[in-house]
Amino acid sequence: MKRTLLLGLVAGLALLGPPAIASIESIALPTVERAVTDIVPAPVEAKAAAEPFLLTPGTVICADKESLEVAQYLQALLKPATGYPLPVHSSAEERGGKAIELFLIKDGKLGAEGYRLEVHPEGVRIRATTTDGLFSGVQSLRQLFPAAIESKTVQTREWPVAGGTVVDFPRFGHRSAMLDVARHFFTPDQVKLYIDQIAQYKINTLHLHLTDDQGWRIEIKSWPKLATIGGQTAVGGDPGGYYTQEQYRDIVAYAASRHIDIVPEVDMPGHTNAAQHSYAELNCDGVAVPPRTDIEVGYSSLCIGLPITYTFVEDVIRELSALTPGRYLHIGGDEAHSTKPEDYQAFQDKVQPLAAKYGKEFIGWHEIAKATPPVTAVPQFWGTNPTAPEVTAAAQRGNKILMSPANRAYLDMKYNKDTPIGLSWAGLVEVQDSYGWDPSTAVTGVAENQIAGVEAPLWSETIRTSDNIEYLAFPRLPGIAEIGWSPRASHDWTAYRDRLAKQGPRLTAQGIDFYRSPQVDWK
Ligand code: TNX
Repeated sequence: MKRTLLLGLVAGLALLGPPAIASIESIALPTVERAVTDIVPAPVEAKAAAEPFLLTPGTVICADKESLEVAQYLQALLKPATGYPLPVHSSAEERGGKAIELFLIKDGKLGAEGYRLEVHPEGVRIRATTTDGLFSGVQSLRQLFPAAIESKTVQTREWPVAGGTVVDFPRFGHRSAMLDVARHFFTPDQVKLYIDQIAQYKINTLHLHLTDDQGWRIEIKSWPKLATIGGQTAVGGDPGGYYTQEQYRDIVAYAASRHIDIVPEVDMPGHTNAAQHSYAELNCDGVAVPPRTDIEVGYSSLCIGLPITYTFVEDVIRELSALTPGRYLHIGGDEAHSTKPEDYQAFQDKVQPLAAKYGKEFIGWHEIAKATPPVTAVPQFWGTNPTAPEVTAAAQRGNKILMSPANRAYLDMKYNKDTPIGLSWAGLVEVQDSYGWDPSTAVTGVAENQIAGVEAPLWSETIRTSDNIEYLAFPRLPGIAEIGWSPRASHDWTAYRDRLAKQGPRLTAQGIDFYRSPQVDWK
């Protein structure tokens, strides 16, 4: 019966003759898998229009001189699936032709990362005040294509781009993901893959947790054994590894090409077993500790009273600062359970000024707030309880807080008790839990204007592969990205859930092995 009805409908339509692409799109628009109103993270303003732009083998991309790199990135994004050449033209001014145009403009409303996007049958225009803004506009544009645009091989089909206008800018300037490469090592190519995956949701920072008890992952030329000895181990006896300085610079450059800053973390004064295994002189008794590959925390501490501790720390900070163009270093500071409180304070008093000495500001896990850091420092809240008086006090002194409440934002928490990988000390974190919070109420007494932004940390005790990364990060990471980018007023689980469902085919086409949460009606 259903079948006859359908056949009748098809026959009826056939009598009307083949419809033009534009009318198919306009008829289908409300239910089509993509519209400007479906973009994740949700834009500030989005107005869908009936008529799409049709990408053709003749489409060109025009950009002003400063924007050519973003234009080339867009070209590389669209080329594999379409097979179209999409040549990039440098143009001093907008031509208004049938093209995709990327132009820098002056527009106070957009801020440093905002953009305007217009898609209509005559062309696509993205305008922003910076190339960061244009790059964000490109990420939105990407979601207006059919999901097959994410395919790595040529798909023979038409490429209509959903029509409409978007005016968009972020709620917070700092939108970060963290990857723990210390517990398990991830190669530069694996890090680059994650960079590409997070960039599409307008994440602008990648924090690399480079050192911990189980491994030291960055070459330090003045202390070579950190990498050659400290880099050999990983959790569970798995293979270690480390980045040479050249490889690290290459990761930084790759991230920059995706408009992402790298924030390198050297964790101290705790989480230092790998360093103290590599150098006997970093131990109070002068005896190197054995390597550790279990997942205990809180047992290691640098020797606070030893002068060489500070030579070591300064050498590391100096070399890392020289390698890192971004504004921030991350100096760790968490779970220093084996460092006496007065020693922790003494350590922080000596170490914190070293960041400024080498031209950097610093982020630290929220425990650093106890040590009264300078107002430029950013304590990173990782608690599970909004009562955190030392964090509130830091905000009152003028420090901006980075929010990553573990029971919401930790991507290494299991989704449910049967999740094959992940931990559960902060709770089970389903997709709705990870989306269902607001940075401005995450810590009592820390208001919107005292918040730097949000971070989604991914600790790697239980993960070894890019598939593992993808399974835990997706689909929670897009939700954290939306919390960091989209206006607070747009926050709505039911609406988000529908938009997230439409990301499913896009993630699939990208080969991302995501968790198909039963809370989402995946298409
Ligand atoms: C706590 S959160 C840690 C890490 C662990 C993580 C596992 C924080 C600042 N420290 O050392 O890897 O839990 O979820």
